[in-house]
Amino acid sequence: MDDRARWEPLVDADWIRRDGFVVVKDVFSHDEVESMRAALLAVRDREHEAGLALPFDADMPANVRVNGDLPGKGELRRFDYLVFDPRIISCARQALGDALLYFGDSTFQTGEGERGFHRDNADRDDRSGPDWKGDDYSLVRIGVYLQDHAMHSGGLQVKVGSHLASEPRRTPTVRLPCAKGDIAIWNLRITHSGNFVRPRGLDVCLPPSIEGRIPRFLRVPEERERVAVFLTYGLAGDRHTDHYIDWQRSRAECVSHWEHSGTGAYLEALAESRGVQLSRPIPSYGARSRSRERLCEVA
Ligand SMILES: O=C(O)CCC(=O)C(=O)O
Repeated sequence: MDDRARWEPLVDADWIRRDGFVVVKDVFSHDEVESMRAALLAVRDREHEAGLALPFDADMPANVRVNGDLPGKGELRRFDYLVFDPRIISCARQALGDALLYFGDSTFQTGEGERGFHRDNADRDDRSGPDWKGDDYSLVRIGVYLQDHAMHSGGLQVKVGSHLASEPRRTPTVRLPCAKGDIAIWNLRITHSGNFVRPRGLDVCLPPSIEGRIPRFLRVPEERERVAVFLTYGLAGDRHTDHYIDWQRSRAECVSHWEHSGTGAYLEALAESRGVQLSRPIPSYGARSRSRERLCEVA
């Protein structure tokens, strides 16, 4: 058994149910963070040069977003594509339950990106939609920020408890104190905004519309170029997860993401060995992935 499987981070599932998020400390060593950063930056450079990265946002020129999931990037195999890392899987299982489902929703991005409060669930704009029936909601996103945001700018802020109600409520906003090696887990219904700005000398959370207007010299800078990984898990046979996948099927960018995602016997065996069920939501899943043949070959 390798060392990664021996160590199980403890996740406070009650905290997630109550507040909608949690930070799990020291999941990865600093050396691992450095290796992951190097590998992800290499993938970013390769895809960027090959014209495969997603189009730039004119407002955020430093931000590069890749297309397709992490298991479609061959360079990430030694990290179990993060999606299947035993510690991440253990955290997701503690947050959600045993019937963990991965349906191709993982990605990463580099550089300062968009900010703005939003929710990630399907019925984010439909207060009477099925997402809002009942308190239990079976989808979480895991953020692996590969630099410090406990002291620096660039991390995630959330509205505490906002996952429990579809209408906006007066709830405190907090910045997640993710240090190097920590991960954050949040309910897809929670209201959140990435790339927070810490104003120099003031310990307050500011609305994203103001954060973007703070002059650079008044901001605590980012530690270094931001590399952020996002992994989504649901539950097999669960109505919320099924609804979310159905909603994604109707979105062109999700279809393109799935077509560029990883497939193959190697991945299927890896998922099975980690007790994760796989869903391939469209018939053309993986059809445009450049890693597809290589992944099948190594299997
Ligand atoms: O950029 C971030 O830190 C958060 C990303 C985000 O808002 C999302 O995954 O929905």
